[in-house]
Amino acid sequence: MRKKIFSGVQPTGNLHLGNYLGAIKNFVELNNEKENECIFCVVDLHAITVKQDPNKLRNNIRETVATFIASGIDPKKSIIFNQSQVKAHSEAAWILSCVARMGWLNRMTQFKEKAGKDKEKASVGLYSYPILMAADILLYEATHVPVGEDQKQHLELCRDIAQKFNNEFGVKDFFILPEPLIQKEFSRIMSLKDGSKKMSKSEVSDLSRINLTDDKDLIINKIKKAKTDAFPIPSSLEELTTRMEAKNLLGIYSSLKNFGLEKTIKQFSGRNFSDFKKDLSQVLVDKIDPISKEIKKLLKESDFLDKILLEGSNKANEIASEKLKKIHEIVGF
Ligand code: AQP
Repeated sequence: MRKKIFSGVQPTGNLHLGNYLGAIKNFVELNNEKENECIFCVVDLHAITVKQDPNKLRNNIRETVATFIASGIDPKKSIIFNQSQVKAHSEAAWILSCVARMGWLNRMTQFKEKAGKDKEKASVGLYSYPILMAADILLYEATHVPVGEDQKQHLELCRDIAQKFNNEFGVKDFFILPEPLIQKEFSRIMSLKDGSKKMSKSEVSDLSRINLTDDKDLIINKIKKAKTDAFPIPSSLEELTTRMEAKNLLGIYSSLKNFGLEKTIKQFSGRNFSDFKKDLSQVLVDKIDPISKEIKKLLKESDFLDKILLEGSNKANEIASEKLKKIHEIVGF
């Protein structure tokens, strides 16, 4: 089946292994399937829901594009652009915010996690973030959205908003209800320091994540320091239930090798983590080091990256402004 793919990544720096295994790896596979139409967006409007340094943001936008390309996305096959350059996103988000209900947004767990204890001080943008995400997806009539598991709830909200708009205005099937594409296993990669927290760009400790720009020595060092426990690798999945850090490392290995977790357990059962970590480092270095080198090379070619963004935003603009025109007609503008 021909799929229309849309997904986004925030240019908030330090793209990491979680972003790669949870989302970008999937983007590359979808980009390589000939029949798919793919749009990958650097979601800079989402990034400013928390404070950003303008100069760093500009660099991070380019770095995100460089990461897409270094990971294997072909800009000739897929549209790559940054969200702020296509005005329809902000306008559609406003219109959809008049359709979405407060009760729906109040249930979003990501807002609760990101706003923390002091949610009165969080930006309004952080709260309404999922509505902008719905606008991103619906403007392009995406049928499938590859995301990490943490974005599943936002995608369900996008479907609710689309359905309510279609029903309220009597325009059956105007907005297509997108399907999430979430990896079956290890859709959430956890911090190397705390197996109960997801690996994240904004985590203060750099030792908590493998960045896609890390070099060989850094990767080996971070895996050496990754938290585990005193027990050897078990012989069954059940024995990992309460060993979150151990499970995460075995999961990362499995995901990079495209194995199921059971196969990895079988391979390493009875061995110590210090031993397993050597194999894990090797697999990580084989995968990440070439990407890291390519990102650094591409970052020296800022004109090339800017050209990709410009061409991408021109193409995206054509699609999105056409859909927005129809939205205007439907709502009565
Ligand atoms: N730890 C993770 N495991 C699996 N997938 C993940 N993703 C993010 N972290 C993990 C997926 O990566 C895509 C891009 O994410 P994003 O940058 O747009 O936003 P995020 O989910 O907020 O990522 P971070 O790293 O946690 O960023 P900060 O710290 O800036 O908030 C998404 O598909 C996401 O699911």
